[in-house]
Amino acid sequence: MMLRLLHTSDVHLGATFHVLGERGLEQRRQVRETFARVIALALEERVDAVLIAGDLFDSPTAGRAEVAFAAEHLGRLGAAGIPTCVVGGNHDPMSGPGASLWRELGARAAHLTVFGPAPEARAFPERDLVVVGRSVVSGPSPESPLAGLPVDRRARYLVAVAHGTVERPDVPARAGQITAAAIAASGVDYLALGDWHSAREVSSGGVTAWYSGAPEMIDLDEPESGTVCLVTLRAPGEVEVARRQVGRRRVVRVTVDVATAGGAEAVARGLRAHAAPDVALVVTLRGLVGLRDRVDVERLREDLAPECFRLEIRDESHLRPGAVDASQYPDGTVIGRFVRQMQAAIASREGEAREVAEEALAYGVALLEGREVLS
Ligand SMILES: [Mn+2]
Repeated sequence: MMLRLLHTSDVHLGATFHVLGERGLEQRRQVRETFARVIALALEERVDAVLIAGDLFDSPTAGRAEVAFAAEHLGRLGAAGIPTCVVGGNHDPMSGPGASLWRELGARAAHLTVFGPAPEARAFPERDLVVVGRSVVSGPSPESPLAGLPVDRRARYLVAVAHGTVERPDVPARAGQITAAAIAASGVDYLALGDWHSAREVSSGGVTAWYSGAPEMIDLDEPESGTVCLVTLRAPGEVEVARRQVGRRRVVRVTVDVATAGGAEAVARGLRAHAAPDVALVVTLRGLVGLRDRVDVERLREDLAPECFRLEIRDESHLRPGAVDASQYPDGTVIGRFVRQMQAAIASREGEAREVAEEALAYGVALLEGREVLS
């Protein structure tokens, strides 16, 4: 018998999205819509089980307002006879107010398996499936979420659900992280992970393991969110994973070298190609520019913002030394005085001292104009 699972995590129901400014409330509603879409997909695909690997709720407090909604939609899985297993993550841990949130959800959605703080195995004999899981208790734990594995295989298929970080070379290792060796030794057919909001495969040894990533855009630096994993277990150890789009909003990050972009109009044109109503566009402007190529960031913002869900422009470009024309800055202003004094200083210097003064002029003008510059 073949089994199909839907794996999601990090839904973050109730998140407030301060990072999105005035669009935060819309995205909070979108997270609900996307969660409903995840449930609908599980029903359409008639999967054999749904796994939710932590951070279903953004926090225990936020969860209070979301628990009825979550229970209603999870209840649709129950009505269709689809077993659903969930663990608490670091945002909705199984302790204090989180524990009472999970108790309430469990009471409202009776078919739900909510794993406790200790590793547990739950058997679904009609699927020939055992699911092992444990919730995060609170904060960072020195113990790996995979502690307790492997367990004896008492069914054809064995899968695990956990929330935590896998060791990676670009992040300092700490106690409690999941190692590649622990994944390989876990003895499961599939490991459903949560915590990272970008989907990523972390399979090791013969064990297929994935972070499903958040189903909807949660933050601006998580490019691979917006999907769930549809997992097909053809035989023990023979597993296929397909990502399916469920999210609506996505982040597009663009870096523009203003010095070579061909002027402000060309910069605007190039960025407009990335703009769309469901895109959070994060733009970084770089480069050393002359006055004529400078981009008026406020104007660019006014032009592009209506075409995006959210627009963020980080101006890290700065003036090329020698690019400052004193006639642009009236003598009676602070910036005009600064430009004239610096130009006099430049004229009286040679070599490295002159370069330093030129750079000081460029940075100073940028700062006096209220721009952020690279240091
Ligand atoms: Mn999360």
